[in-house]
Amino acid sequence: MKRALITGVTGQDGAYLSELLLEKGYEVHGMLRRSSSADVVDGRLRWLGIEKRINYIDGNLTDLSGLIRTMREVKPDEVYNLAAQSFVKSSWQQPLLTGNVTGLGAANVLEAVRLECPEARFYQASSSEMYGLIQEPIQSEATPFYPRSPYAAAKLYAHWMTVNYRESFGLHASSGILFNHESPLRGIEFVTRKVTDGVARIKLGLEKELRLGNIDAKRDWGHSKDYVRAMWLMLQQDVADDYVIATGRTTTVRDMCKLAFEYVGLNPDDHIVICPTLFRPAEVDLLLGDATKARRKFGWEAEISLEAMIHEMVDVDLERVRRALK
Ligand code: NDP
Ligand code: GDR
Repeated sequence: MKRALITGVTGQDGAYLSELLLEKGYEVHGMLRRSSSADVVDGRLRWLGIEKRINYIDGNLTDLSGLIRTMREVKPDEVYNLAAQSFVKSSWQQPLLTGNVTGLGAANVLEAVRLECPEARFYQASSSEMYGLIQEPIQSEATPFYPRSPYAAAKLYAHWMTVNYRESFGLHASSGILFNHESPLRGIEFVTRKVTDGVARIKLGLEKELRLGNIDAKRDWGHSKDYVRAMWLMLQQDVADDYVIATGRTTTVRDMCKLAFEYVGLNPDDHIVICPTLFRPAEVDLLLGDATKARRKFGWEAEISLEAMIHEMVDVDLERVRRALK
């Protein structure tokens, strides 16, 4: 039985990746940071019905000694570093925390792997945000980076540390440059989930408006379920490498909203209010990924369309809001 260690197990991707690895017969260990509320595990993992099948280890990405002990105890075959301060907008308010967790935290995990389990395969959750100010209209592994937020700068450091640990120490360390991916388990602060939750509330008569920032931004949106499959596939390759994971289709926030509102028979123009405080100090205007390398190397392709995903998210949010009303 293979053993996997997932940091960020309580997040969107951590939950779907745990589900996938359990289906594949893995023993799954998940790192849990201490919280005063006991319901972290009861959130996404419970929603998937897998909360009791995971072995939890207390830990924090900023605590190297704890990470070293964890690697020594778990002796993982595969390490997925998904933990991060992952909300771009917050990274301007908390630039140093973001640097510590999202940047240096990844270096801590790499160091712990190098010291305690150098044979383990390592996955780093890199991000299309690293492309930032767009240099090329379609972004591939060869496109230069130009980070536009403290989050993106921290991810870029983590990305290059992953490449360096592979080249310097021979670690089987891969970096997945994943474009935006969503699901009903997406955090409510991210725009897709904010929209599907807002649509559900408006449809059920609880609210009238949905306040948004820059709805002209374009994103290449896929489904988390498809994207965690790519993470696993990367670690099954004989040689570690870096891969773009994307759908190859870009959509404005405005058109994504249209999909969600029209699905329940509403007109977005009647409800969306543009709010200047929701704009960011610097924006990433366009993301559109070319995942040809992943398709050629291990046959990965996105299977779930944006329409199907947004409809699923609206359905789940309608159900959640109805349940909360009972
Ligand atoms: P989430 O924000 O849903 O999950 C983040 C996870 O990190 C949570 O489990 C959180 O724990 C944990 N975490 C935060 N800080 C620490 C810390 N100091 N120590 C230990 N754990 C911590 O992110 P996603 O699941 O959406 O994304 C997974 C990873 O992929 C992230 O690194 C993200 O930056 C990256 N990424 C995501 C993309 C996307 O579109 N979703 C695209 C590209 C990259 P807690 O539950 O306690 O808050
Ligand atoms: P992003 O995702 O910053 O791309 O990072 P987010 O959903 O937060 O923003 C996407 C785009 O929508 C615009 N936008 C708004 N965003 C939010 N959150 N709230 C709003 O009200 C709003 N109005 C407009 C934003 O300006 C932006 O252009 C996500 C995260 O998961 C990162 O961790 C990950 O690395 C990248 O995707 C790839």
